[in-house]
Amino acid sequence: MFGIRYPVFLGGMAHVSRAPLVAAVSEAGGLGILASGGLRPEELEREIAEVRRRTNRPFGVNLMLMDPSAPDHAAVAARARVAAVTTGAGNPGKYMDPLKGAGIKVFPVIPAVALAVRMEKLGADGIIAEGMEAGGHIGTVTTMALVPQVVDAVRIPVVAAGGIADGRGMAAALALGAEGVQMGTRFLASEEAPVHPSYKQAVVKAGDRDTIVTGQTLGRPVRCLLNKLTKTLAQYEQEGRSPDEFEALAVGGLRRAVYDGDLDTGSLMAGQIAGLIREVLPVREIMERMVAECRTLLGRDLGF
Ligand code: TUI
Repeated sequence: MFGIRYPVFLGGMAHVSRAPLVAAVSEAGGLGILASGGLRPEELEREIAEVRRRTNRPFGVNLMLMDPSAPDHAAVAARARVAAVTTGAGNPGKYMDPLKGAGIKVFPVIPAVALAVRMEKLGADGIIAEGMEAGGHIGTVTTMALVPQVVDAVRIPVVAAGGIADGRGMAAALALGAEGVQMGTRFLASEEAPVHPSYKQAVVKAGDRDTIVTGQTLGRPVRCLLNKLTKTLAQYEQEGRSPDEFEALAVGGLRRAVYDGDLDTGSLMAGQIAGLIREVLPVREIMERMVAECRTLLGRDLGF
């Protein structure tokens, strides 16, 4: 579908999946996905130009549908005729026709079977099925349970996301019927990610139980590394404090994590697989190690 060497997508992480990381993933044989969340439309345009300056390979744009600028981001992506658009945190229905009309493949990220079926009916070209072990905004079903159920419910290709960081995870996803994988946390802890070193080191240091989901009571569950901010947010929820009080602490948290490396008041979004990540590596090494391990494990011709 994309002419890429390996079926590996970069998760469209706001402020993280920017030009240097996107180009590195596409250059390494995967599909880089540029995050539009938090960008002004003209900034997204510049980022697309910067990716194209760095690589001739295909890449995509992620639309964060809760972003007030999402309609403008969609228009920019359509005009730029990027290879793919992935969407998250909402229903991309109204963007489907304009994007497909521009020749763009649309892959909604979904956390549940019913949504996947709806997206296929709306004309999605593929589905990214994301389990609740993922970082950031999540649903309630695990990757292990979600992926085979989505695979059985739709006819379009399924990409597995959430809890994957090496060749074992990739092999497991393919065994569940996925055609490929999407990874966020693993690529955040890469040399090319334009992320404060303290945030990367926090991922490297994290163990299996070092993430927490906050915002559930507000209907907006988000998984982050445990720190002073997320412990306080969890306490606020237990005490039944107002959404305004919660928001006052959370607002700007991702920027504080990514740009300032603020480990206390930053929102260090990361998946549960952070516990598996032991070092910051170059993107090419992450990719080559993973694909080699996956091939060895499955021991059959995978077509890549
Ligand atoms: O979107 C993500 N992960 C994200 S978005 C994000 S930015 C953010 N920051 C602070 C608070 C909230 C968000 C950080 N991480 N992953 C894909 C994803 N999409 N997970 C869940 C969904 C989803 C949820 C509901 C997709 C569709 C959906 O549809 C609802 C409906 O019925 O329309």
